[in-house]
Amino acid sequence: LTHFMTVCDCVHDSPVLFFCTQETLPASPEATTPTPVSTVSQYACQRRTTTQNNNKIFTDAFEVLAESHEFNDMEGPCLAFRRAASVLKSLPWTVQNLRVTEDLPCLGEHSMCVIEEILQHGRSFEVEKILSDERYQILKLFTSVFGVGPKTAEKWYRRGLRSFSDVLAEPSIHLNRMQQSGFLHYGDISRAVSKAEAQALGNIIDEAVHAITPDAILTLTGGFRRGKDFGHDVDFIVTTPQLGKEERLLTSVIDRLKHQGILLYCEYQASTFDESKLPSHRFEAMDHFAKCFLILRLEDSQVDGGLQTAEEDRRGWRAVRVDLVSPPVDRYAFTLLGWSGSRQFERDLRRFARMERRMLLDNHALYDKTKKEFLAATTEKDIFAHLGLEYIEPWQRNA
Ligand code: DCT
Ligand code: MG
Repeated sequence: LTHFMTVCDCVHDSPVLFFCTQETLPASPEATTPTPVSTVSQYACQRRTTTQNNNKIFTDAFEVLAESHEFNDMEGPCLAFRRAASVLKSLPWTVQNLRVTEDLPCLGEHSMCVIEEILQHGRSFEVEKILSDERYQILKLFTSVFGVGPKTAEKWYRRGLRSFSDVLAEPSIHLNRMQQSGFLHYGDISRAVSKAEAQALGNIIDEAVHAITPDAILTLTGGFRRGKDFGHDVDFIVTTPQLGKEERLLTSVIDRLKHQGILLYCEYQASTFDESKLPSHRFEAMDHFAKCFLILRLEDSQVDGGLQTAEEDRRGWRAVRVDLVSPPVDRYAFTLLGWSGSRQFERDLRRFARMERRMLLDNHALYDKTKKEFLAATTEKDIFAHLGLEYIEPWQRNA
């Protein structure tokens, strides 16, 4: 997990037609109009989005636009571009003319212009302008450091700092522990984590968790659960069948990793979970379960096929970001659904619950405002069923 964004939801579109194309690409633009078969929902939780993105050229552009608006503290347009990107990611075909996008939800005038530009010129001049903008480049650089969010990056930029060495040489800047580790391990943790590396970390955590509590439950979540080949970190849920023992398990795991000499950084957050304070009306707030943000040392010998390091890197190990969250077992399904992501999928699950079902969903619980009662769940399928949604597999949640 990195920075958390609060989100305002104002866009309200109606469902539109869903299309499919022929097997082979037709020669004339005329023939590229897909045949309508069903509708594309405005909600990511009603779409199936695999890791295969057929519209990367457009979604990459939207991501730059979203980020640039985020840096300018413009949440509305930022979210609008993220929604537009998410809709295009779900399409089983590539957008080849503007007409086919007219019936898609979440594509505003601005998004349409960007698509048109890319269709005509193969690139967006607006996006290129942003990419060559100094402020954007520096904020992007600063926020790539673990522990540095847009606010801090902006503060450093306004003080005239333009590089890491500027920041590190500035005596009045006091880096917190997280940021210090972020700079210390920058090379390693800014490099993507592979599936094999995630698997190796899974083995390490699995050994630790089960040495402490033989019947503990450990689940890989986040992007790797969605079938991604690479991630910026590895996310796990750990819990115990005995209610109330889970927090102790997490601190014991941390102690064990420390004793093994592989704990390079640890920020532990004790649980602030209080059942009596549910349901939470704060939309997309971070959950209250015990958790820790770690940097672990992963040895080359632990990874199937070895670490993917540069030729000149002969250390034989790398640093990796790992997050562990430890909910009480009766909250497991909600936590699993919440931490599996993607972020856009989560946002839309909550928005769908609120707008379409008068229900409040977060990582702790599902509350029905009409019936004034909590809806219990032991599996993700239970939650989808309560929401009246078709079940979407984790690998279809890459919205
Ligand atoms: N999450 C969320 N809202 C956020 C941040 C995170 O709902 N603002 C959820 C969704 C994913 C999960 O937590 C883990 O977060 P990340 O590790 O940041 O995301 P990821 O999908 O695992 O991406 P990556 O592969 O880059 O780690
Ligand atoms: Mg992750």
